[in-house]
Amino acid sequence: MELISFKLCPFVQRAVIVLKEHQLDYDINYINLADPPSWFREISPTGKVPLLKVNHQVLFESSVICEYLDEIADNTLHPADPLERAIGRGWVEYGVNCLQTLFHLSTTNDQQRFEQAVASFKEHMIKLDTVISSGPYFYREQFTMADAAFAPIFMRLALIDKWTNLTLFDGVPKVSSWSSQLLNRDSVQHSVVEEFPTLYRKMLESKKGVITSSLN
Ligand SMILES: N[C@@H](CCC(=O)N[C@@H](CS)C(=O)NCC(=O)O)C(=O)O
Repeated sequence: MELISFKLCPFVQRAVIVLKEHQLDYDINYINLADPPSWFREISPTGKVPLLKVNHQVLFESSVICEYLDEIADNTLHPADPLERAIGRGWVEYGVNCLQTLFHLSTTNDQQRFEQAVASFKEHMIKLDTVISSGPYFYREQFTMADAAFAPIFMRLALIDKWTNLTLFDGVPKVSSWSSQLLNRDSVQHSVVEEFPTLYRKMLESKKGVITSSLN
């Protein structure tokens, strides 16, 4: 299997975490999304990463890729109970909203929109704090798809928290400890390239958004 990737993409990262959790063999091929190769445009229906090449087929959409990986693996990253599985899937979707808000917050150059995005992101975290287990993971002891979906968010959030005074973890103790647990996990630590923090910071600086001026 070959995962077509971009070094800063949280959706790619989620698929990498699932590959690593399942100890599946794969190659990873990083492309430059600002100037994608022509073969990528030919095989990617949406022009987005990740893609997973399996034999001569191409899978797209990270959620589909993650589900496929879970189905071919020996065990599953879903809870056994169908109701818990469904609840988890809902929160994975919620994670996509959190990522969109985080991206907006990280890139907008409009002060009012920035403040709205910060407030909205904090609300997302407060909501999460009320639904997650008391740890270590979303569903107590079991690392599940919901954990794989939120780890990329927390990796970015932890860096923003270190570089700014936005205090995005304030008032959400369960989320904060969930984040630490995830960021300590092997599959998560090895889900990005070593230079990820530098690349992420460069991306934040290059957008020249409101956040850029508050980076320390
Ligand atoms: N819904 C997609 C989102 C993937 C996505 O947005 N990928 C971004 C990089 S993080 C991308 O490829 N953007 C290129 C573009 O939109 O042209 C998924 O879950 O796979």
